[in-house]
Amino acid sequence: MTNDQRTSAQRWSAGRIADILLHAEATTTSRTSLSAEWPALTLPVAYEAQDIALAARKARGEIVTGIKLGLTSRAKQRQMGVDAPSVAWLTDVMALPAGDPVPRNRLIHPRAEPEIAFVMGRRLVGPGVTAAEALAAVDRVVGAIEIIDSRYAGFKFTLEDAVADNNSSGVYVTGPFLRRPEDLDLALEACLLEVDGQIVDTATGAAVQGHPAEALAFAANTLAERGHAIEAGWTVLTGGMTDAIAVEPGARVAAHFTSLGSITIAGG
Ligand code: OOG
Ligand code: MG
Repeated sequence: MTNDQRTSAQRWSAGRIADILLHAEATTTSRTSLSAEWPALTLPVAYEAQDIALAARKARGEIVTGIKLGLTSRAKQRQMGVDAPSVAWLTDVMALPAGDPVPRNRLIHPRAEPEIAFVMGRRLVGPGVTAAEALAAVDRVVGAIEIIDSRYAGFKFTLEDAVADNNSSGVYVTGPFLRRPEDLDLALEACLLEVDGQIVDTATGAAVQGHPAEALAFAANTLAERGHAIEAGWTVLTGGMTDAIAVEPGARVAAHFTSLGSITIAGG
């Protein structure tokens, strides 16, 4: 081992990565990819950093409200150049009341993406959870707009970088209708994404791993590897259905769903 390698091995750790990214979030300053500086950033270390950051969020009083899937659709995977989904944490400070504008003062470069979300009726624990079992644990389905915000300049990151950064968590707003899963065909649930009254993208629920319940099962099974369950009452964002679009100041972003109603958010 050279001196340089030894220094960098001592310098980098999951805890340090969690600190760096929480600081970037708190000060709304972006930085370059961590994996470029530390190639040893593996997926398990990235998830460890995510959990350390969650412990810090809880220590300052935040309450876990659920989880968010990342990069579950081909649109998002292509846009970000990453070919695998991942899971991250949602807390109460990320839940934006309907009607509130995008809180730009808290965000670096917000992007909006429409999502199908679940509200869990029962605890769901992997491994080995199937999509059918996952859906059976869901109480209600709701539309959502997630406002993501990467701590990496230009949203340039690897899967490991994004996982360490809590899957670019920002804020999320949920829609007006809480439907029972058995009353919908979620693969066929369509969404129109509009900016300032113009349709910019469309997708159906099938964009999300073939069915959003597949994403939920993936989340349960992935979380189980670290000893976590998905708890009753939690919200699960199943991942952006379309490309995420930059939210400019003064813009009006709307997601119109077939059965889950419409959500509009002002760019702030
Ligand atoms: C990372 C993942 C974001 C999703 O739904 O794909 C995400 C990113 O694209 O910045 O929440
Ligand atoms: Mg998302």
